[in-house]
Amino acid sequence: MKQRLLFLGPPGAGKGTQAQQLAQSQGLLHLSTGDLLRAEVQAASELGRQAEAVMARGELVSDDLVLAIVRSRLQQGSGGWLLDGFPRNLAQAEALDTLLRELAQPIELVVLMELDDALLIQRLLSRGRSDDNEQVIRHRLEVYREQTAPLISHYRALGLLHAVEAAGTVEEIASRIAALTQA
Ligand code: B4P
Repeated sequence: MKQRLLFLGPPGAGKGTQAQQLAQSQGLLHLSTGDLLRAEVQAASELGRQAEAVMARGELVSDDLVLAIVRSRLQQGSGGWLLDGFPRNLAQAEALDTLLRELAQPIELVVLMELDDALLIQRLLSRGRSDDNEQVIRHRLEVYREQTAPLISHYRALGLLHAVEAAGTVEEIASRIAALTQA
C-alpha cells in the first residue's frame, strides 16, 4: 500500500470525504489544509482572523500561512500521510517538493478526482458550509481552473498522477482509489 499520497481535484469532488476514510483505515496522517484553516477560524487565532475573509470569498489563503501549517505537521509525523487540498497552486507545489526532499519523504501517488461542474455545484450546495453559496462556489471553480489545475501537468510530468472518476457512490469511488493505492 502506498503511504504518501496527495488528493487533487476541484472543490466538491469529494477529496475530504475520501481522504478521511482512507487515512483512518490505513492509519495515515490526514492533512486537510481546509479543515486546519477552519479550525484556526473557529479558535479565533490570529491566523484564523487572516484566513476567514479570504475563505468566505472563495479565494486562496496566503501561501506562507498554509505552508507554515503543513511544514509543522509533516515535521512532527513519522509515518505515512495523505495531503488533501494542498498544494493549491504551483508555488505551494514547489515549496512542498523542497520540503519533502529535506524530509526524504517523496510523494508516491497523486490521485486526481474528476467531476462535472454541475455535480460539483449540486454537492456543495447540499453541503451548505458558510462558503457554499452559488456565487462563491463559481468563484472557487475559477480559482481552481486558474491556480490549481496547472498542478495536473506538474504531477503528470513527474509520473505520479492517476485520475479517478469522482461520480458514483462514496463506496464506488473509494474502491477506485483503493485499486490505485494498492497497485
Ligand atoms: P477545502 O476544505 O479543501 O474544501 P473543498 O475543496 O471545497 O471540498 P472537497 O473536495 O474536500 O469536498 P468534500 O469531500 O467536502 O477548501 C475550502 C477553502 O479553504 C478553499 O476555498 C480555500 O479558501 C481554503 N484553502 C484550503 N486549502 C488551501 C490551500 N492549500 N491554500 C490556500 N487556501 C486553501 O465533498 C463535498 C460535498 O460532497 C460534501 O457534502 C460530501 O458529503 C459530498 N460528497 C462527497 N462524495 C460524494 C459522493 N460520492 N456522492 C454524493 N455526494 C458526495
